[in-house]
Amino acid sequence: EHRGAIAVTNEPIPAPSGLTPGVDAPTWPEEFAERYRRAGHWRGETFGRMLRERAAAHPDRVALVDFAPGRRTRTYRQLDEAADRLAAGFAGRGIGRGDRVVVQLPNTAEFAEVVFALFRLGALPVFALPAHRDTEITHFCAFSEAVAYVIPDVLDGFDHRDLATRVRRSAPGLREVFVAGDPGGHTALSDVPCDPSGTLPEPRPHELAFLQLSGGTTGVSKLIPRTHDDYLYSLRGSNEICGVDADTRFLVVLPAAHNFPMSSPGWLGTLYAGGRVVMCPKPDPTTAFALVEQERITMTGLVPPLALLWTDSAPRTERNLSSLELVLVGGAKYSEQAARRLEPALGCRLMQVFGMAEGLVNYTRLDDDPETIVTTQGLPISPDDEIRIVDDTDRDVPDGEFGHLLTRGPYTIRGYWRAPEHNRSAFTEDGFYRTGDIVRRTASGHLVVEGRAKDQINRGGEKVAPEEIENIILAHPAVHDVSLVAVPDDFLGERTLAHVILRADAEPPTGAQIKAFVRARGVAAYKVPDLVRFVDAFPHTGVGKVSKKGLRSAAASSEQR
Ligand code: OOB
Repeated sequence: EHRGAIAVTNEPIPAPSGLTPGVDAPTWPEEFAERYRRAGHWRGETFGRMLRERAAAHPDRVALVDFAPGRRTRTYRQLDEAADRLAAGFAGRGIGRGDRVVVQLPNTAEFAEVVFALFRLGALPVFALPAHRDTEITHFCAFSEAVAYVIPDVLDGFDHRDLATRVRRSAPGLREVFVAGDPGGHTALSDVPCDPSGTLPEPRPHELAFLQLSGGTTGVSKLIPRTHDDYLYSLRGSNEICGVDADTRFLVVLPAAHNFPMSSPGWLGTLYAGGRVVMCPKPDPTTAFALVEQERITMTGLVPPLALLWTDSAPRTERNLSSLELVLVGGAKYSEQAARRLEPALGCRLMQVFGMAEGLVNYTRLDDDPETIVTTQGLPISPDDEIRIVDDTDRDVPDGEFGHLLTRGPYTIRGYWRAPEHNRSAFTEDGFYRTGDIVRRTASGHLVVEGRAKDQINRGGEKVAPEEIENIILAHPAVHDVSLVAVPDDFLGERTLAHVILRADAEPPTGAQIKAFVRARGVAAYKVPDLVRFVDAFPHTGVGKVSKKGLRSAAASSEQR
């Protein structure tokens, strides 16, 4: 039955560090796991076997199309075989069960091949975004104790091979760098595949499949441990809600590593259903509309600023967008006015999605009335998603009032990976995740996102942890103190503003120099402050902490550049 590198084994397998939930992160108590299995949510599937089964059922159907740069296709059989050969090659280089591998690839077929190869081995991809730079990648590699790092050669003018060389100096455990393209001094990904020989133990459904990144509220992103069982359930649930089936052609517009385009319902959901994934190299309307026409795309997912661009461009395009059936919009608050314009402009249905890499995903439903679709952020996927809306002392607020959203359920983690301290504050004692979002529930049970209590800036879906950027700016020799806050923005929803107090004795830098300083430290471009303002003091709260609210309202009532 089983061909190639994978075989079922009944031998007891010792659990390498990081692989078994509960070893490096808290997991679901057995009574909950039992309940989720009994309810049919957790079905004992794994990603490796899922692809194997799809390839057996419809080997010659196209699974994936990319443009790197010419149009390339992969059938289900080809994707399955590529994953096997790559898994065998990785295994030959000593990568195995439980090993972490930081994957930073653009929207290409290699992304899917590498990820499925790692799934087959039971190695854990750590999903970096293409925008991440030295600071983030060094942290992911060092903190996850990654043994390998997978990159493109040059992307948008940035040489990832040089980045990898620098990262290797600070992450000594990193044994291998694999490059999709010209390897420079590293190893070419194309040299890795080899004939699958022998058998490898198959990962177990309850074990970790990968580590996803959190948006972050503290200095650095936390790693989110997701299992085969829990993630596959969220795919199945998402597919059902969104109507994903074998005829779906899903365009991956956002970075494929992000949880939204990966699983809501995303490219993994589409492969689960036997549909076709089309990897979009760039998210702009010109590129994307051409692919919608050419590939007869039926579904995609966008963050609100992109949805705005698409809505504005659609009436003027000469491209035929009539194949589009459904556009999901989420990642940040989508304004009601913008939401009202999408369906008429694009000639398709709108679904709002309010999700998080930690788990819980809410969708408006296709049969919701139009007002609900434009004014709410939807209902949870699962009847077993538990939702609590509480005040500052964790007491439930009366129905319809807003409060902090807490959640627990069959695909929401019980703790971050190797972060016991942080977990004590990010989760309640009985295992509810504190989302940091302020929501209210309508009479129909739909959630409306009213705001945010966590210290995070949501820049059009891209999350910025103020503390991370403040720490960098504080290292500037002329800076005495700094506070990064969100200011409202018509396009992005929020932009970042750094309030900087300079040292009295220093040569004063310009705002542009502060931005250049942050950029030179090597962080994702979306984290570089949009605006810098020099101030003499910060407004303070009663207890002497910097009042971010004071800074935000001061910012709203005056001009900045
Ligand atoms: C998605 O995941 P993350 O992990 O990048 O960010 C989660 C946070 C939420 O806690 C919330 O603060 C915000 O992003 N958010 C929204 C939203 N969707 C996400 N805020 C307001 N309205 C929405 N519709 O962003 C994510 C993961 C899976 C699916 C969709 C989005």
